[in-house]
Amino acid sequence: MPMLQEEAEIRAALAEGDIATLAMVLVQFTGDETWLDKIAPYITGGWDWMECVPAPLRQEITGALLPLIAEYRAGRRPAPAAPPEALLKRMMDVCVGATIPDAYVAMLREQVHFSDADTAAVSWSGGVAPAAAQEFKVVVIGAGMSGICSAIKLAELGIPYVVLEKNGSEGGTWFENSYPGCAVDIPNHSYQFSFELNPGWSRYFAERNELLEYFRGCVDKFGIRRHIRLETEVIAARFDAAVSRWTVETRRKDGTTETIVANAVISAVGQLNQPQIPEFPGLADFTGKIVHTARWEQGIDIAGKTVAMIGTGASGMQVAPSIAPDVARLTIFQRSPHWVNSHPNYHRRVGAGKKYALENIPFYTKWYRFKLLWAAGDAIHPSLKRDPDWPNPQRSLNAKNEEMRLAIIKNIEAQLGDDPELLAKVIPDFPPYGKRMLRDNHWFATLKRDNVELVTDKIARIAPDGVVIATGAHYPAEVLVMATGFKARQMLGPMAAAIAGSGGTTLRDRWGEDDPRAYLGITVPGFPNFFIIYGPNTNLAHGGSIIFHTECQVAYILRALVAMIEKGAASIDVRDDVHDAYNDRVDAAHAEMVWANSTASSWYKNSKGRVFATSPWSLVEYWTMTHTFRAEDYVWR
Ligand code: N01
Repeated sequence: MPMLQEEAEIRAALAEGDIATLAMVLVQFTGDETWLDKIAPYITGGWDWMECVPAPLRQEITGALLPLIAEYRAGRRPAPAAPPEALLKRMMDVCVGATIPDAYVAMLREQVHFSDADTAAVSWSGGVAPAAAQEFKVVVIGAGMSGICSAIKLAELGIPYVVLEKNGSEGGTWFENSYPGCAVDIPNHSYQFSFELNPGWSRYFAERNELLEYFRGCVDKFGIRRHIRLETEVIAARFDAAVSRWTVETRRKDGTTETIVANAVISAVGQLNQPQIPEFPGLADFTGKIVHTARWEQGIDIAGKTVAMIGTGASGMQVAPSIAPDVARLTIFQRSPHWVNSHPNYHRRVGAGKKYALENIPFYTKWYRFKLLWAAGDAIHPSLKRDPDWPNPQRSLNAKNEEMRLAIIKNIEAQLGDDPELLAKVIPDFPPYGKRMLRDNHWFATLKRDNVELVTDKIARIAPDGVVIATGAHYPAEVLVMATGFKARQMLGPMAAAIAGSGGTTLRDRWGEDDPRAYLGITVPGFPNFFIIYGPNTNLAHGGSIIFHTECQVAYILRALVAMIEKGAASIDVRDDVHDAYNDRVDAAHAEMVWANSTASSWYKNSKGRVFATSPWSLVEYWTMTHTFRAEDYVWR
């Protein structure tokens, strides 16, 4: 690139870049810690709007960086080295305006990978795969984000595997969900694999196609495609204790069946892949079009139509504002309101300068990711825990939670304050985070549109041409959008009834209709060599990205497999007492957390009110629990 053009790009990057992040790069280039002293008073958190660095200081920092980056880009200066241990910790603290507790440092280092010492990779004790690894075979069920992660990491270790995927494409949830407005509502630069950072995200919260492209890109880049069998559904799996092998029965879309024998099975099917359509009376007689958000049909014609949307969760929040401008009329049926927060970057594209910084300024991406992992991670967790002395716990749990509640209400009032009736309908009567916190996707603005109505009465039945509520009022509809979520309570879907462990007991037998439990959310007694990713109590509802949790689980499973192969063990089966004690700890922890709150209905809870889907732990607690594979927790054969 011509020098002048490059310099212009560097200038744009410095103008747009986050100043705390740039300051860390400067400290790395120069080793001069006084920059930290200068900037520290102006950084109050990990989000970019928490940086209030005065313009002259900003200019000083970017002015000092410009020649260093220009020289680096021209090949006249090497990339800076990773900071030494003590300096790194101080930089971490200054970068997010907090004292990062020691417990977090190792986790954040591993996730950010500042230097080669920060690797998260699981490895063989002898450095190379033993011959026995070649004789081992793993079946991975599902080629979504978790299945892809498993495959990449199994390949790195040289353990043979096959991935079985029921759909005609990899991508899991990002393949299945293609409804209008579908996007991630977790900051994208943290919602990606720690080992495959994409500096080129077009938005701070990417849309579905870009995410699908990213995951498909990983499949190609890591060379795992030839191990993935698409349109191949697992219909049953059983463990044969005599030979310590799983027999996995598959059926292809064309009806052909196959049996695969494996040493271990990893379920990577997730919690949210079986759409739920409530059995409203009259539904079968509806004469219009019914479409579930997770089964959106491309080309479905809704322009100019009268549409009814049932459900106002994360999916409904994205669909309604996207279709409202095109439809004649949209009636939204809300059973209960959700808390909806706003984020200044939610609809923003990443500017060219910021992208240049992420792509070309050494360590910029790493420090930026570090800030997000901190700000969008455990920072929220303590505020979701009950203060025993706090009055009215049905409304908020503690002072911080109340502060959050009031701030969100203020934001909603700013948008709907002129419509007290509508305002009253959308403010929840349970504490913030009682069910999934949603991002304001122009939601309140949509509710105010002339062609949109929010109905909060109970749905009595579906008429052939619309929706009838308890009062008898009829709302016409030509299209019925079911934004009604997933059968999350039936963990592992229909497969659970066909996965039989030693002795023939199935997962469904063990879990009943809706009480799935596992040790660390991963292993279940009586199901040797069977591992679950995104299993019971591993959903993240306070912050962080589910990809982080997947990486924790994959690393744990790999440590287990490495231990098995190195010891020449045929099987490992988690001990009942270890499993039960863990689940007691989960329940005890949840009793203190917001998700157990009885006033909020959510897919996190089963029919008895037990929180089965969501993790009660902070990210660092779960990372610590899964970071070591404790051989003594298992019965070995
Ligand atoms: O489903 P939901 P979702 N009559 O279960 C209502 C992830 N996700 O697909 O709140 C009337 O949250 C139900 O009412 P209520 C994310 O983890 C992520 O929206 O139970 N209404 C609710 O309003 C999310 O949490 C993204 O009272 C009925 C809605 O339907 C999860 O997927 C985007 C009803 C269901 O909401 C599920 O979200 C989308 C009935 N009989 C989804 N039954 C990202 O951005 C249900 N409802 C990353």
